[in-house]
Amino acid sequence: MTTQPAFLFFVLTLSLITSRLSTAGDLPLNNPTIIQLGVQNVGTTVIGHLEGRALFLTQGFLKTKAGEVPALECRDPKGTLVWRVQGEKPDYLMGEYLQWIDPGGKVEPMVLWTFFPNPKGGEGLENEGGLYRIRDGKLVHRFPKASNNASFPLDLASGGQDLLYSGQQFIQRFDLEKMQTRWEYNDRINFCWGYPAQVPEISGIAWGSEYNLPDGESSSLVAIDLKGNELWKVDGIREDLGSTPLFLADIDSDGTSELVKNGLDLVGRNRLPHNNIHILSLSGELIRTIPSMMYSNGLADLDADDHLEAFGVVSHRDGGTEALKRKELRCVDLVTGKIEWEIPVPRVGLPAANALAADLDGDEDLEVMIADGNPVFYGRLDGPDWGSLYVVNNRGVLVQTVEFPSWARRIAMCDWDLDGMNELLVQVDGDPASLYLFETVAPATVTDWTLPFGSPTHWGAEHHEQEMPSEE
Ligand SMILES: [Ca+2]
Ligand SMILES: [Ca+2]
Ligand SMILES: [Ca+2]
Ligand SMILES: [Ca+2]
Repeated sequence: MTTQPAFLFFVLTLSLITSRLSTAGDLPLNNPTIIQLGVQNVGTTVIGHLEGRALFLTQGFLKTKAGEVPALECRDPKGTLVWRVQGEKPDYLMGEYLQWIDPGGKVEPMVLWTFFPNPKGGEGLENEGGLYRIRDGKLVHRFPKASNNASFPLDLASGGQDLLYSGQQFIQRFDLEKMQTRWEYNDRINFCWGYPAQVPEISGIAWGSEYNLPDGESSSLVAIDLKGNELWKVDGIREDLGSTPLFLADIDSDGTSELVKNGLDLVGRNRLPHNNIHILSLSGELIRTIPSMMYSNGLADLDADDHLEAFGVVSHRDGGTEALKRKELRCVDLVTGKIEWEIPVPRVGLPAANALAADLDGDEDLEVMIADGNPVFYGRLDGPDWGSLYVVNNRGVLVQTVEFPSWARRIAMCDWDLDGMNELLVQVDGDPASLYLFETVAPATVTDWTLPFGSPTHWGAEHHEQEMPSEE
């Protein structure tokens, strides 16, 4: 953490101010810089630094004379377009995932981008993907099979990185120097918005699938090693385990990580009263199941009691029948299962990857940020466009609501202007979308946000540097 005198003075000043949060001027998020993007239906955000400047990458679709084509764009901190690549075929829309990949050595930093056909009009077309050089957007490698799933760089004990590349029904380990697949694993995989994670403690990779078992109602959690051999599997959980991140986190501060997976009752498939957060040991033992009612959630120890909390907003689509009775932000202790707070909100939409925690105002207490809204495309709800960002303090008090004209999503923190403090980035959809940048005094301990959840283990919630041992 930064301890420069100017910073400490700022922290002190802010502590005095935030102790009596009362007027608009005291709110943690103010006067955003708004950058106009070129694409619509934005997905994941990745940010990294190349040759001393931050670069922001996003993707979606672009309206052209030929129709709507998928496009990937790279912008500098002023919002100026550095480069853009776009698909050639109309009827493709967009993907979701971007990953900033910097394996080091002879390989230049690249971004992985995948995109898929429009369900109406793109029948018969394959999902495609590619690795593009971040410097100039040049295509380095094309993947003939792709999906709308999270892939991520695998940190190797030997240094460097391979790519963990996931399709709809496979996981591959891909050599980024030779640009070839080392192995493919394809048992118990059914991904759509799937989020595998690297688990350094078991030298492996773990994931949950989406209703992959023959009954069509239940799912598996699986771990394999870095050679593609199965380590363990858990079958028969009657929820969609494929559409949310698998978090690796030490929920009880005993020095050993657990696996945390928020299941979904996807579009009410099993008519469950509520979906659940499943907590597993690293050997695949199911330790605890806690009612969730949330879609995606962030994880952090908000009240500094050495227990992690999960927080997010209720999902009417996937949170089960009890969730339909509620419009609220929620926070649950993952060790005791106790609800820490419930905060009513005027409306709920479809939050996707939209919760994180950081010390926004520098008073050394974490704030929670949860974004929500009406999607523009997949998951669109009846009614107008809207987007909201809620800021909740670590005592469960809603301290600020920021309204946006459209779906607010994929929030991330990064030191955009390299002043040692993180900016909060909020993508707000539209025709085309915008990027909102809020200055904060959260110390930038991690300068890059290279993956949708900030790290290969999707630890984007409490945004700080983690020890990430890795072995091959
Ligand atoms: Ca633990
Ligand atoms: Ca706690
Ligand atoms: Ca704070
Ligand atoms: Ca900054």
